[in-house]
Amino acid sequence: MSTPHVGDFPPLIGFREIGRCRVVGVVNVTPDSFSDGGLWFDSAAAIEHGLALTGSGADLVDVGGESTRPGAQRVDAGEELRRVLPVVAELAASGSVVSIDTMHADVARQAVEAGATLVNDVSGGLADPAMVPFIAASGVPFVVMHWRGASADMQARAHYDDVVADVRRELAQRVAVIVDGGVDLDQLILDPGIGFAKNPDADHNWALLRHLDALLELGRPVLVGASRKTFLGRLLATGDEARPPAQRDHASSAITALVAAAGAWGVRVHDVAADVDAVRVAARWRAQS
Ligand code: PMM
Repeated sequence: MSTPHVGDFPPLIGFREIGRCRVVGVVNVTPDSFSDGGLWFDSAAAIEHGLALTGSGADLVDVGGESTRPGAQRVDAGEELRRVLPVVAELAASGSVVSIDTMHADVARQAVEAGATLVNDVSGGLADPAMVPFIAASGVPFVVMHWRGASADMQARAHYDDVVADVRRELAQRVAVIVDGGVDLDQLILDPGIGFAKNPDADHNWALLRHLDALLELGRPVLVGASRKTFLGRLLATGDEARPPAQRDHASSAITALVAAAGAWGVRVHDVAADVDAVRVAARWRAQS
């Protein structure tokens, strides 16, 4: 099967085709995310940041209240709701298209009631058995990320025979279970889970990005979240010292251009303005014969 081209992304409920990769801006309402921990922990600051990302051209803003960095501990649904709900409600009311980044079905439900359009669950419904029934009943689009267990010890599960084939197979199995649970296939977006149970010193992340076509062949839109992640810090290291997260944006935009040119449906990024330009370059690139 050949790689899909602009205009032939598979159908996704609730989203019209715009002929290019979508830019999803990250709003972490957390004290401890690896990339921007604490910067937007206050609701007002998070709202202002989300509005600024929309103003910079983000097609969606992804609001999350639980850090999933390697080693992170879980946050309970009550605390997560306290963090994200005012931010989701205000951004949606202001006209931003909001996605909710959560593993809790109750947080997803209340965020959708408050105006979120899409649910982004890094566990693909594995962390909370109530998630798939909620997604089936609500009909909202749902991001299914490749996940091998909670962030606290996920890096111990970064073992693959063939990372591309293994991730593709595990995602396909997950899709089958989710559809069996009553979710429409047209609701699903797939995500290789860059940095999640992937070893930044092995080829795992690079191989998945380089072979995005293997995931696209599953026939669903693909979202990529590579922005500022550790494997880029290692690539750009000076000696043994990894480049800090906030100085990985140029490399992140380079990844955006490459995966958008390869046919990604969306990129989840921090530096929205640069990535909006990158996806426009990629769309023009793909349109060229
Ligand atoms: N990465 C993070 C959080 N949520 N969601 C999806 N779908 N894909 C990702 O790769 C992803 C995610 C962690 O990154 P952050 O700390 O910058 O939010």
